Amino acid sequence: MRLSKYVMPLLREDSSDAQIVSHQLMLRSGMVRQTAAGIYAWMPLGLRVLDKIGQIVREEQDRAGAIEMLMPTIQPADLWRESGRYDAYGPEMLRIRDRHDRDMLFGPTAEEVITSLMRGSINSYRDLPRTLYNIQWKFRDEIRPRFGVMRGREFLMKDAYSFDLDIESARHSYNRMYVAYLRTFARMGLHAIPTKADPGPIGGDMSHEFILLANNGESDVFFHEEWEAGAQPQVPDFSDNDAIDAFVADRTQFYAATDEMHDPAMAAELGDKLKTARGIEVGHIFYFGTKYSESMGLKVQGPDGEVVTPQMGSYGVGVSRLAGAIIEASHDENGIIWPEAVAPFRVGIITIRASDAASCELAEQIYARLSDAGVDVLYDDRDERGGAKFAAMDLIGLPWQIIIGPKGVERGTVELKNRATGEREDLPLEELIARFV
Ligand code: P5A
Repeated sequence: MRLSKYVMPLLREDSSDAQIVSHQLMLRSGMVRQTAAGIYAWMPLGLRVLDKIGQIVREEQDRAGAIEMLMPTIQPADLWRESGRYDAYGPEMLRIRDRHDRDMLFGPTAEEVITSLMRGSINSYRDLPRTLYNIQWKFRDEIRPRFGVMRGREFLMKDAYSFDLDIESARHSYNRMYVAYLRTFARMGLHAIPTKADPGPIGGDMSHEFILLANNGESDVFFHEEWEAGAQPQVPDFSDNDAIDAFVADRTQFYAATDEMHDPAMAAELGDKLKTARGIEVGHIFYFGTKYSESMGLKVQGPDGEVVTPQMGSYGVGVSRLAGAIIEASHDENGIIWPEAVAPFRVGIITIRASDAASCELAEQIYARLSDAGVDVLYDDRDERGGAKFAAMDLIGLPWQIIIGPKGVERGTVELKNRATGEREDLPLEELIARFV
């Protein structure tokens, strides 16, 4: 992409609307614009990040055996009357009436829709277990939308729903998602800690929030230092339920809780192994038994001809929230530092002096070769001062910068800068290309 032909509306000044650094940087780098309170347009640069995050989530859901589908954003109120949640949900639900005076709503989540769909799609124990997911916009009329895309009203969620014949099988489905989430966040360069969450009326030990440590997080987290290590533990084979269960049992022996579930007496036993921090909830997984299948009449025939009400769970990832959360965890005073896996472009090209014909010629050549090889590259071909281009590149945080100036061109080298470490090296053209292709 040539910056001269792109739409990336950078802001020079911090915005008075944004209280936290990720929101500031998303506005300043032209990733998003607010169109109404808590509702954001994803500008071209932001959309690239959102798509990359969504794709990693998708690949790890698929790997764990979940099946992708797409449910509508607008749902009929009657489904929520069946489950009994229509009145219970309260003012966070955006209620809509259509021209025929039918009550509709913009879905804040999709347990009711998926349960109604499965009513007509699975009939027998042979159709179980199944986990379905979709990546779809949700709406929650949050009383205080804030922190940009981190607490929006309209936001993109990956929501998965599992259906099992019995509790033991439901536990396997739950544990598979637990592992899939650790893998998902690790691939984004993130270290998210699964904390014990309030399991609600079902009880038991099957609800976890995945918390990303960040100074501006909304929750206080208390955890065993074992969680601090950061390295991704070996993850078992998804087809081996015993290995998955053993892995989860091993991880969950280490204490981790947010303030809501924190047990000071239990935590005190950890002594100086207890760590505290602030964090952002990027995922949340639940087991809720037959809450929806029972109330909505989802039944299958069991192996002996008996009628069985399937066990269910649901599993959410805040896809749009992650864009902000990753910036919160990865930035410096000059701007964003994208992990390679979710960067909008992998590399940026800058000429120090736009009036130097030899520099521009070399930049064009590098741009063409990298683009042809399928590398995501952003070429700042604008007629701007070098200083402004450096600042813009640091702000938008691409992992690599190729810097081309008259002195290097004379020597036959270009400079390669690593955004995260600030390290710079001079490389001859072919060596540079080989780094990316
Ligand atoms: C699980 C999937 C659910 O809704 N039903 C389907 C369950 N869980 S949840 O915890 O309420 O939400 C899942 C994740 O969505 C993100 N999220 C938000 N992101 C941005 N703005 C919001 N207002 C918002 N609300 C929830 C969080 O990452 C949460 O973990």
